[in-house]
Amino acid sequence: MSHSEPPADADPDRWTLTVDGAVADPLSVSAAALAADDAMRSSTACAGETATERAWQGVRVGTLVDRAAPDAAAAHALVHSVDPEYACGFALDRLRSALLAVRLDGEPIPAERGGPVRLLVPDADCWERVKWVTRIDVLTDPPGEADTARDRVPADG
Ligand SMILES: Nc1nc2c(c(=O)[nH]1)N[C@H]1C(S)=C(S)[C@@H](COP(=O)(O)O)O[C@H]1N2
Ligand SMILES: [Mo]
Repeated sequence: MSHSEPPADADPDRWTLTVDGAVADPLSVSAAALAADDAMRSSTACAGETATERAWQGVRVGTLVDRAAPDAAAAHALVHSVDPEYACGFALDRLRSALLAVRLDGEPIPAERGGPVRLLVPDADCWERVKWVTRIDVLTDPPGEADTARDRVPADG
């Protein structure tokens, strides 16, 4: 469950990533324009699967969020996917160290693996590695459980 089908159009030239919410300067960038100068090794295994670490490259969320000038009170964020049923909430400090990946093992990320933009989070639970990221909504208050994917993912992930 909660292993969604990839979107029909995952072309990075037509994919927009937005940072808005509790920020002074909301921004939208093309996935094709995202830098790939940071890296993280991570598995995307679900609970019970064998974890295989792969090399992901992209931009740190903190780098992008800082460009949007978050409000002083900003402390949380909801990461949205093109998959409308899917969003995941994070403490902003933790999300800052996550990677918005645009490359997997040196190649564009295949759509079934979450391309063109996927979130990789250190020490993540499986559902936190959001595929097909479209929007980071910066928040002052924690998102409600109903706003996150967590309660839609069964115990076995
Ligand atoms: N947008 C979106 N991201 C998602 C999911 C989803 O259903 N939709 N499933 C999550 C879960 S539960 C898992 S285990 C991983 C699976 O990633 P993989 O197919 O690359 O192994 O994606 C996560 N990211
Ligand atoms: Mo999962």
